[in-house]
Amino acid sequence: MSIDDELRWDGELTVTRHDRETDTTFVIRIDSTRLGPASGGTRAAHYPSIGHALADAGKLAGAMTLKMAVSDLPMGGGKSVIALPAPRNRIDSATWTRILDIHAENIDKLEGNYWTGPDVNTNSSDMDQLSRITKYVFGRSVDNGGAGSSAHATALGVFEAMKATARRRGLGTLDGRTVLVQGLGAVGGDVVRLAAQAGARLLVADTDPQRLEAASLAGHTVVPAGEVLRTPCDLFAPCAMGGIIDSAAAASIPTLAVAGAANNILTDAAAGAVLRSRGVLCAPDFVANAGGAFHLVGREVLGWNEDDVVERTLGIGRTLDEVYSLSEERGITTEAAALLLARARLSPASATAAAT
Ligand code: HCI
Repeated sequence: MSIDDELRWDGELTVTRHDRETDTTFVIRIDSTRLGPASGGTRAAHYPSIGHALADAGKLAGAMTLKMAVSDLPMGGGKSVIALPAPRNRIDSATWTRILDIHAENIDKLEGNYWTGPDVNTNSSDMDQLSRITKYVFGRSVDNGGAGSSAHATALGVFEAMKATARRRGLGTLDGRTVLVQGLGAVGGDVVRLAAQAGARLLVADTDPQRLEAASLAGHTVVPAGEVLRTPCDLFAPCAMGGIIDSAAAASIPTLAVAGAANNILTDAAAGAVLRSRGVLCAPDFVANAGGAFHLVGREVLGWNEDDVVERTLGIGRTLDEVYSLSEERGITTEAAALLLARARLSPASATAAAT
């Protein structure tokens, strides 16, 4: 993860800034503006190095480009990473406000080529704070004129993806199936509720004891965080951080299907190939988790109402069916099939062909 390596990146732009007072490093990466202004959330975390922060921003920005393209939204892909001097829960509120203000200044200098939104460790009230300095912000609170949290739309889309994936894998409906959800945040918690309503037996994992207690009281079975990749289930739904299935995990994970909300679930293409060789059907994350983008871009750019957001989000199941059919026809991984669909929309040649 050297900075030299991470800067050999074929996206459109990398912007960085360091604030000595808070010892915080800011990164904005624009992967592509081919289909519209780059957009993607702001993630705040304590990274081992600036190289790691650049790498994370680049991978996440690339995923946003693919998500927008495959979802037919008129936006490009970008992402911001705020590399904090300590974990988010150890940053006091005055420091956090200063950090957000500097981030907002950076975004504003890009003059609308990049629009941000909430991501890991940022929420609607943080978007409100950014919007005091820059207008290029999605997901402000409803009281402040924004579309509010996108968590429910994301969860609804992930639930559609889980159902479509279970069906295609020959599991039928989720009724009576064992579903393991990793991460009980705003999205994962909602996914658990939806899957339980559909009759699934829920196994849940998180690092927060309070969330686990609530899930346990709701009748779900707690799995220790370290056991997630060794716990048998019909469908595994990663709804926490990305990068959790590498080739070794793919070779042994005791599940039949994977569909979750996390971005970049697979560490690389090889992990997808290993899953495929074992008959584990994996929903490409940039297809499955697009509900949040439908909510934010739909409500704030395209003038959609809540029903429009729901209708488009329910379409995620149909998009996945297309991905799965293409993967079967071509004998390629589901990730490669989804990339083909996204790239067809991104390539200037296909755009010209469609226009003539
Ligand atoms: C995501 O899908 O990762 C977050 C959704 C989003 C969409 C557009 C701008 C910011 C965040």
